[in-house]
Amino acid sequence: MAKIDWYMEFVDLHYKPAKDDVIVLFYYEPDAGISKKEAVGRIASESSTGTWTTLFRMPPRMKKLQAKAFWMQGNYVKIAYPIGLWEEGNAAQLLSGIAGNIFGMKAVRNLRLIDATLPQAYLKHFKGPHFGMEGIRKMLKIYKRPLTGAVPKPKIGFSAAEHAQIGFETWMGGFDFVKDDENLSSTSFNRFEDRVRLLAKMREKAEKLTGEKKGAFINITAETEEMKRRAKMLADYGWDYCMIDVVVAGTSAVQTVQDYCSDLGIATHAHRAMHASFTRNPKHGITMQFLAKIMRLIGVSQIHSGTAVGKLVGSKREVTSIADVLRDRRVKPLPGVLLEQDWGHIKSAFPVASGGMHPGLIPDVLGMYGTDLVLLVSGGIHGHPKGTRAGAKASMQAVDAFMAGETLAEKAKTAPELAEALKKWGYYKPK
Ligand code: CAP
Ligand code: MG
Repeated sequence: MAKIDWYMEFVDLHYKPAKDDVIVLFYYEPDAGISKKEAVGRIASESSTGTWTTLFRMPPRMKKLQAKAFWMQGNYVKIAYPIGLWEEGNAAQLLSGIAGNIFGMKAVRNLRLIDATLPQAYLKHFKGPHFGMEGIRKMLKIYKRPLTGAVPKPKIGFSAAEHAQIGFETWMGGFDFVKDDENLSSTSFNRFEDRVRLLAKMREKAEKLTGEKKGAFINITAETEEMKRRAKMLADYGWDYCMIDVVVAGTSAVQTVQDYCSDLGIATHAHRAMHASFTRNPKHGITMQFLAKIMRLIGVSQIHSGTAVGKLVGSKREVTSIADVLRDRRVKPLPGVLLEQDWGHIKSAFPVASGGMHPGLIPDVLGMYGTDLVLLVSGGIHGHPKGTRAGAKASMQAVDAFMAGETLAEKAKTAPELAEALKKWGYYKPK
């Protein structure tokens, strides 16, 4: 009788990957009655050239395009994909393969894409970030400390004028950026155009009063052509950045808008809302470090990466691996977490720590990340007993203390805003 399936042809434990293969590390659990080899053969097959059964005729090219599971250890497998499978410069197509149908196969109970090594032959078709961390620092003339920002809170509900006024207070307290929240775009009570205009007025005022450069991450998330229109408006009003909710907008839309923003000379702040729907389960889905890799590849200037101590999930190990993927030129492998990656010509991107932050947690976060990051403290400035401006001051004092090697308690003796923040929140870790 003819063989029904050909999955074993996708497993070759003697295979030595070629220099330009894309290598992917997966965690997997076979379904009952399926051996590990059968499971990984199916993963390699369905994510490359496979179908569920043997065929009668195939052009010889097919053989060369087959992925190969070449390394198995415990519940981990590495699969090598020939470069010819992948379209030049099309990140969405890569995801349709290595992060596509395979998550729904009956043969695997759980499957998690942990990381991928992208060879130079793949990277060379992408531009990556337009500025890199260095370029952003040069643009802002802030060379050592973390960049700081805050979202007006509550998240949504302020009019454009109210929003701009809170932004002004945030800037006056010493912060660099005012950020929109992920679900604020252009609503009846706070139109994008009004916010851009009114914030720009306030920005000029704050820049005059402080002598510092002030910016904003204003959310352009919408249909792709509309995002481009909004990005253009931001550039026209002298803003250096736009913000996009990159997961909900989708890889290709982000890539299109990203290229357009690079042409306009503006940077992009990537919010990751919805990522936890596929990054949170440790056995299934896609890791945040891999999402961060795709976003650096397509060129965002910075992306949310967690705090470990704040209100949202994310362990210290996860947070630091995301930071490595975004910042390092050569990422070192970490078993079960990261594969090695040489980024070649692709510039770096800033990680962004946000979510449940307040001054008392700033040393923890800076201790974990170092100072090359964007630090967002939102509820934790507006909830300061003396208001937003004092809250931003308290956070900047906490940053200064960390950079001077002082404890917050010491610093608070000469920093009344910080003292007051510590009285309210102490070192509380929110949930
Ligand atoms: C933070 C935040 C961010 C989250 C996103 C919020 O506000 O604006 O969206 O940080 O999470 O709405 O929760 P608070 P992450 O500072 O008031 O908590 O950065 O982990 O993707
Ligand atoms: Mg938010």
